[in-house]
Parts: sequence; structure tokens; C-alpha cells
Amino acid sequence: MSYTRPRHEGPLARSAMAFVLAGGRGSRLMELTDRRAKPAVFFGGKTRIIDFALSNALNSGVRRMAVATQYKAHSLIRHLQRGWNFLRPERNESFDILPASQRVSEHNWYLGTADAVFQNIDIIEDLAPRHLVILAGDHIYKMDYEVMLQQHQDSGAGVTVCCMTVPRQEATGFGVMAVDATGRITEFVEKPADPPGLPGDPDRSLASMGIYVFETRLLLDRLRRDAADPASSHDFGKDIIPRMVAEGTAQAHRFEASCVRSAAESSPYWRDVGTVDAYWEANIDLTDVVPPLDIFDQDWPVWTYAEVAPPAKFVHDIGGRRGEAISSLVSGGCIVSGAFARRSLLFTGVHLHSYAQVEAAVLLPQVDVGRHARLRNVVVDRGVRIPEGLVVGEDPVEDARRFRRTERGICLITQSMLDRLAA
Ligand code: ADQ
Ligand code: ADP
Repeated sequence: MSYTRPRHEGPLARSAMAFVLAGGRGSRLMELTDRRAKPAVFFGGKTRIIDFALSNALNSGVRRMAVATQYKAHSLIRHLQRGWNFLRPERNESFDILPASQRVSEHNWYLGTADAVFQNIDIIEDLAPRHLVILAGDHIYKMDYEVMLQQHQDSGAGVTVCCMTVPRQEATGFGVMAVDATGRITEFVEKPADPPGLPGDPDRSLASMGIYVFETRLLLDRLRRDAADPASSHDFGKDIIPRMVAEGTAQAHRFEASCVRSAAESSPYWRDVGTVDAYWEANIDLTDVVPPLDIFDQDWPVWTYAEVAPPAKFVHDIGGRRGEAISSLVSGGCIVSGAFARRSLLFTGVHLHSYAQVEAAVLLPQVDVGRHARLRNVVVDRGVRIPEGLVVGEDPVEDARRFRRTERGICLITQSMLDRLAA
């Protein structure tokens, strides 16, 4: 199924509010989330992961947004303040950063995802949006929330849950559901050890994407009741959604119906990028001639905070050796001098020095690759200085000794790993 976006701004989106959950740990990204929350991790050459959900909201017509933060939030908050501060109250717009701050009880940070919304009820009530679109800040996808809001209104459901099919073995990390012929959710199990397959397709399961639409009044009423329940873990996936499914008031929305695709994209795209392998792969995929995710789509731009940087520069070194990049994404402020990059992402301000070679490398902002270094299948954290002559990606044993090497053979390199080696 393909979806053509209506040219007008979504009327339901315009009166809705997006509430983005960005407080989780994302610990499977290892050292990349040592100091920053997963939504703040860089992705795609210029942007950070959370920019995708926020851009979806903005492009759908949503003009009121809030982001709940908790774990290691400084880098995320700084990014939001710099890049997302253009929504203006005088135009009936708003952008609120909501760090867990014990506003409701002096004993509790955000206990679960539902509690993260509950603790900010007063702020939501002041803004009085008609609908709330609850989102996770850590997924890469393009979606028009207006279409989901429209379905929610038409069906009269209490909650609408966005879903897609996934291979059954991978469904253990999701809320898994069954639906009837009308799209009503008849069963919902959060992260089942043995996920149920689809009728007629036992190797696939229907998974919740953690995107929910509620009428605001109904949700706030539910959250108040949930907060008073000592047996609840105050979580959407564990408490709120299963209860509404049991009452028969939850409806499924198919991601395919609202997934935004440019002419270049062959199938609906959604990635969790929750592991180093998935993160590396989703970034490197962008270097394909026809990538599965089109970040060049002018109809659905990915907004971000852009550091002011001069254009990327490619130069011969003094010996006449060419500086080149092929099948790569090269951001502003990069200098490729007598070095060679293939199938790589160079984020803002990366420098490659003479005789360096990088292949299938994700180099986060301000990485400096010294002369004669050779890097293959790597993710290099922001600001790392790769010493002259370092070779990574050719000797698995040596790689695993020095860096975080995944089973698939991808090496994550941080400055503290290099400092340890040098010590
Ligand atoms: P998970 O993603 O595993 O499953 P969770 O860890 O609760 O659920 O995270 C959901 C979102 O909320 C993430 O963006 C996370 O950063 C954020 N978050 C977590 N704890 C938070 C807190 N205390 N305060 C603020 N934000 C917080 C959920 C659903 C599943 C569904 C998957 C889809 O529960 O049913 O299948 O999402 O990815
Ligand atoms: P990002 O790379 O995500 O833009 P920074 O690199 O500036 O953000 O830092 C991420 C977080 O780590 C920030 O909260 C910053 O204050 C913190 N930080 C940076 N360097 C150190 C350090 N050496 N020790 C502890 N915390 C640090």
C-alpha cells in the first residue's frame, strides 16, 4: 500500500499535542549511551535520533510538543533547546522540555512511561489539546500522525495503537497483539517470551510500535486512576494499554497506512537502532545508491539543530595524493585531505588526514583520523582522535582486545578506550 500525503496541514494534528517519551536508558548501545540518552545519539550525518519523531510531529501539523526526559538528559536537553525552540506561544504553539523533577511527589522520579505523562497533567491541561499523541523518542521512521488521528476519531476508540508485523522471533521485545476483522485489539501481551503468530502467518507477529493516540480527557482520567493503583507499574505497555484492550476499546492502526514514503523508498521503514549493529547498519544503509530511508525528501524534511560549519572540503595533500569520498555522506565542516572514504558517514567537522582510509565507518562529529590510519566497520564516538597508523577491522582478536567489538564484527571506538591503550 502506498500513501500520498494530503497537501493541507492536518486539522486534527493542529489541535493535538505530541508527548515524546525520551527518558529510557537504551543501554544496548553500550558506550554511545554512557553519557547521553538514546534519543540524543547522532544519526544520519547531521541529525539526532529524536529529530525523527519531532519532525514527524511538525510535518504532520502538530504545533504543541513536550519531551519527557530522565536518564542522562543533559546532551538531549541542550540539543532540544538549540534546535527546537522555534515554536511560539503567541502562535498557539508550545515546546516543553519536561525533566523528571519530582513535581507530584518528592519521592518519585518518572516511575514508568504513563507516570511520565501523569506527573505533567497540569501542564497538559493548561494547553488543553484535543488529542494526545504519545511517542517514543528513539525510533527512526517517517509517519503522518494526522492519518492515525483521523482513524482514531472515525473509529470512536478509546485508544489507537500503531502497529506493524515483525518476524515472530523478534517480537519478544514488543507488545504483541491480536486484532479482529474490524481492527479492534482483542489480545495484548507485553514482551511475551513466546510471541503468538498471526493467523495464517505463524512466523510473523503484530507488534505495537509504542505510538498511541488518546483523547486528552480520557487519557488524563485513566492516568489519575492508574496513579492511585498501588499494583500498577504505571507503564503504557504493561498497564494502560492491556486494561483498555480488556475493555474492548483499543483499536489498531497499521503503520503502512500513515508511513510517509518518497518515490525512492520501496517499503515502509521503521528502525529501533537499539544495538550497535542495528545502529551501524541503519547509518551505513544511507550510503546505498537507493537507500531504504530517504533523508533527502523535501516533502518530509528531518529538522534538527545544525551547527554552523563551513562547506565540506576535499583537498590534495602536499604530495599530490587526492582526498576523496565515494558512496558516502559528508557533512559540513569536514576536511578530507589526501585520504579516502568509502561507504561511510562523516558527521559535522570530521577530519581525515593524509593516507588515512575509512570504509563502512560511522564517524560522529569532530572525529579526527590521523595519518595512515585504516578503519573498517566502525562507529567512532564524537570528538575521538584516532592516532596515526591505527588499524581497525582487519584483526578480530586484536580489535576485541582494544575496542567494543560486536558479534557481527563492528567496532565501537571511544576516546576512553584509546586513552586506556595509550596508558
Ligand atoms: P519499550 O520501548 O521497551 O516498549 P519503554 O522502555 O517503556 O518500552 O520505552 C518506551 C519509550 O519511553 C522510550 O522512548 C523510552 O526512552 C521512554 N521511557 C522509558 N522510561 C521512561 C521514563 N521513566 N520517563 C520518560 N520516558 C521513558 C514500548 C512498549 C511496547 C512496544 C515498544 C515499541 O511498551 O509495547 O512494542 O515500545 O518499541
Ligand atoms: P553530545 O556528544 O551528545 O553532544 P557531549 O559530548 O557534549 O554531548 O556530552 C554528553 C554528556 O556527557 C554531557 O552531559 C556532558 O556534560 C557529559 N560529558 C562530556 N564529557 C564528559 C566527561 N569527560 N566526563 C563526564 N561527563 C562528560
